Amino acid sequence: MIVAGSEIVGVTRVRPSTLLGKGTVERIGDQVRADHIVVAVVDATLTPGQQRNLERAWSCKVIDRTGLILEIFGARARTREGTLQVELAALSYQRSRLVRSWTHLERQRGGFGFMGGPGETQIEADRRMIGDRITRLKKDLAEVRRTRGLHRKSRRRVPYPVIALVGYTNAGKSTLFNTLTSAQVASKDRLFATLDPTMREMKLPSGRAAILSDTVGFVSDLPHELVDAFRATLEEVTEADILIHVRDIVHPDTEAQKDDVLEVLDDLSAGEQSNRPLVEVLNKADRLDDEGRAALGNRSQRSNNPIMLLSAMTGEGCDDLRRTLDDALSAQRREVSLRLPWADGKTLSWLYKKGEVISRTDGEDSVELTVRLDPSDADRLEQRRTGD
Ligand SMILES: Nc1nc2c(ncn2[C@@H]2O[C@H](COP(=O)(O)OP(=O)(O)OP(=O)(O)O)[C@@H](O)[C@H]2O)c(=O)[nH]1
Ligand SMILES: [Mg+2]
Repeated sequence: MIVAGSEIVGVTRVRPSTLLGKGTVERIGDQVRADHIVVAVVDATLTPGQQRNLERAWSCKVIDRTGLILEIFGARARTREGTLQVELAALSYQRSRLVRSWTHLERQRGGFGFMGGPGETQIEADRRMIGDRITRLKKDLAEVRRTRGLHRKSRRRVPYPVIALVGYTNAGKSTLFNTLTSAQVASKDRLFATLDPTMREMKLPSGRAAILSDTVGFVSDLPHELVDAFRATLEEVTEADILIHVRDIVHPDTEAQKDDVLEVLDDLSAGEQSNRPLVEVLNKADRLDDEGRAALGNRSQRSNNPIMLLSAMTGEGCDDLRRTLDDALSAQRREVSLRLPWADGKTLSWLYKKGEVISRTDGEDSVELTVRLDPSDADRLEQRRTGD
């Protein structure tokens, strides 16, 4: 697809039938015909009527913001869950538009005093059909999620902490994912190159392993029904031990993007009040000059969370990030006190290998220990001792 042109159009007074003013509609229509444009995207919410009228005026397909996001999600969905989520979101979108035009009809009807016009029954039928399909989809989704929950539990038994990459679309999450894991995952200069989370093992400097999770990019003003539909995809994020917030530091809207991401994380209760360590990565450092670097250096001292300037592309600063992740995981360690029978030499040596033994009292037939352990190892110890 080639972008033939884009422009910001001022709307001083909304024209209900087309949103845009008459002159603008005509001018864009001329351009559409001259350049043989097949799709026009309007970065706003169009009513079904506005969409139809613009399509008629321009003789090309017209989609609005939500429509475009749904198209992108649809094209990138790979897993069954992703596909179901997109379809559910698309149907909810359609239904809300039916509701809107239905209300509109109802109002007309009231005005003219007619009861039950022909439009009403058709829309009622459409609504019912969409409603039935939505119910089916929700059931399928619940089933897919249930089995995914099982998979996640078995992964949890693999005692690795999970680190999730989050951030605005095009920030460089997949590039960093590749750099940190040296894995090959589609990384393209396109929006939403990743829809479903991708997980891979990475080694940290201390020798401990972690699972890195790449996620779909955030986007500002995501319609609420889309956020709901994608909750399961983002669920991976709420379960992570550490979040890495990847930011495109050379993007003109980088500050607004940051706010958007933090807001969504708060919604998912994965934000600051969740006590989960959040490492902020200022990516694309290779595109900053000395002055830009200095400005960022000053600002980063005013934050509680670690802020790392790096380039996912050149690898600059990535070793620092690895060390920071190691430290953050160590800081999360839990103190566990326990008494072990001498016979359990296996657990004793496992504790020495995995944890940091703070105190030890040797008794007649058992040993008392206080050990600092990664949360995932502490869970594993519990499972081991309860015979799970
Ligand atoms: N100059 C520069 N470009 C980078 C860097 N990291 C990523 N990019 C580029 O930024 C674009 C987007 O990178 P991705 O890794 O696909 O971004 P993403 O965050 O995964 O995007 P979504 O999957 O859409 O959410 C690509 O063209 C990358 O080559 C960097 O450190 N420096
Ligand atoms: Mg990506």
